[in-house]
Amino acid sequence: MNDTKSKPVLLSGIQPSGNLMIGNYIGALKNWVRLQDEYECLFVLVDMHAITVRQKPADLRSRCFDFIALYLACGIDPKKSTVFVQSHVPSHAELMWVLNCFTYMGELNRMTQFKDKSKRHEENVNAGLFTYPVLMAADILLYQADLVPVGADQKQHLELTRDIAERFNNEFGETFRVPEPYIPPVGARVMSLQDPTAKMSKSDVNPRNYIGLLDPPDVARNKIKRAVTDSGAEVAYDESRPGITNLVSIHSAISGDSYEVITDRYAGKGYAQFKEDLAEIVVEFLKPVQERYNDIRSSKSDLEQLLNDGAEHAFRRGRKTMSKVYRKIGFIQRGR
Ligand code: ATP
Ligand code: LTN
Repeated sequence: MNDTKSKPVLLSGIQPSGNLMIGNYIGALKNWVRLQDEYECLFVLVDMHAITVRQKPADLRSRCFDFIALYLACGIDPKKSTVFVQSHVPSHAELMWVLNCFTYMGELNRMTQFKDKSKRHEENVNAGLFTYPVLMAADILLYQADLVPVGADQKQHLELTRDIAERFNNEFGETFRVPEPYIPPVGARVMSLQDPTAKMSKSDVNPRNYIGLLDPPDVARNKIKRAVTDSGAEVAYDESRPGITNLVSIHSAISGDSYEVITDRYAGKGYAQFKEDLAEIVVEFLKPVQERYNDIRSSKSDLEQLLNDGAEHAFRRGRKTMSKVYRKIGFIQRGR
């Protein structure tokens, strides 16, 4: 683990819900991997966020190991970065309580993810779903993070985090670093394969809407071939044709080729050839990830050890912020 104090701090998290998919990789994980050397990184699996939607306990338990193994298979190096599970570090919940008292109902009411998820889970609009962004702010502010790499859907939560930090700092003096979001220029919002006007989501009830990082090659190929495209025939990057534009941006994010290079290459060739080539690019990308995953996932005790070390390190890192916050708001120190 990297203890270098001079590096700026990066923190990001993913919920262990659904199946980790290519949108999570392109929007978040890929940048985590890329930024590992420049930053002191903390990557957290936010299991406490995941229970804002009902989870089956046994599935949640095994999914946590699946996700951690996938983090590593995608290139997160535990020698460089701290990898841990949110519920293993109680300070997240403790700081959240304090921040709850510095967040307004009106602010939380405006959060689009809350509105979307309330619609999708009408039977369970719980208080956790409402205060979810405050827990996210606690995740970030606890470690004095400078940078938070996320997909575009999290921009609003990052703005709220900044507002909460500034509000607290204005009242009590410099306490929290005010974090910057990092939203990638390509692939910040990968769209659903069957409905390119909606965000690709790993908890989608219809798995044909996303490409799972663990999808077998033929499954991934079929999903791409059956992806909804528009009535035109030309491979284009054009907002008015969201289906093909989404596939071009997936291509660009995985292959590294620019939109122009890709659309020029397919000029006059139509969708079928493009989709076939895209399917191969995606399958070739997934293959080594899945091989590494199978290897890493097979040793649960190694994963447990890694998570223990990660939680220990994260707890020590966050303790300073916690005691500073408690002191500033006027809590008395516990006697010895
Ligand atoms: P769920 O559907 O289970 O609520 P999700 O797919 O939205 O989850 P999260 O755990 O909420 O995934 O997000 C993990 C990371 O992946 C975040 O940084 C988020 O911004 C990013 N992300 C999620 N979906 C996309 C997408 N379609 N395109 C780009 N980035 C995405
Ligand atoms: N809300 C995020 C997940 C998340 C997160 C974080 C991301 C929870 N805590 C801290 C970055 C930093 C989401 O993707 N839905």
